[in-house]
Amino acid sequence: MQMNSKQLNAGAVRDRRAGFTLVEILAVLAILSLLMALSVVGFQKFKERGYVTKTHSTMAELRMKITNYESKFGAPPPDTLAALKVRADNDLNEGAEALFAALHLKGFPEGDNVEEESLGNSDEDSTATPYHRDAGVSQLLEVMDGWGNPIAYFAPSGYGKEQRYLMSEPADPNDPEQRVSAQKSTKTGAFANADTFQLISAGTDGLFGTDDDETNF
Ligand SMILES: [Ca+2]
Ligand SMILES: [Ca+2]
Ligand SMILES: [Ca+2]
Repeated sequence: MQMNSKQLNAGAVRDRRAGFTLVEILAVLAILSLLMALSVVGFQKFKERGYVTKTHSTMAELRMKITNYESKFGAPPPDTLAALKVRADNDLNEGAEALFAALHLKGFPEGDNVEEESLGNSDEDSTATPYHRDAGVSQLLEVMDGWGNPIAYFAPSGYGKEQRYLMSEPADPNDPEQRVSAQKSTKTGAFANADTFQLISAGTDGLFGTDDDETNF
């Protein structure tokens, strides 16, 4: 059957409509995938901001508790377990473990406990020394940053001495151990917080000694 020119034109219009619809669908799909990509990036940034905020609030809590410890004992907590007479089987996370132990000592009953949600034990160790004011706690815990990695702690007596940490969320899963030392001021070359203490979080990248580290100085 032969189509007249009117029928041909109607067919062409239908084809063009079908074509436009396909282009429109592709455009909508492209916009949707762009929006999804942007929202994933936005969500990631939002999450990262949350981790930074959590780290700041945990450090503020530690600063307050360390100040209370200092007002009782005359100095900030030591950064070795030996100085607290707490026996340990390894030296991983020792600064962080010494800080936790000091803040929860039997001999410091007026101190209050660090928020439980910030605690972890990346090297899963414990001690036979009954150090904790709450009976039954034998784990050598660490206070964690917002990313779930131990916050390194240095007392002035330990500045210059390297510490080793086992990261729960390492940058390289094949290399979860990180080394860190107390930091010096780039301006003066002297240790930062020379008379008080240093708290150092490895930050977003899970590596100590990079620009994204969060510190109390
Ligand atoms: Ca340990
Ligand atoms: Ca531990
Ligand atoms: Ca870092």
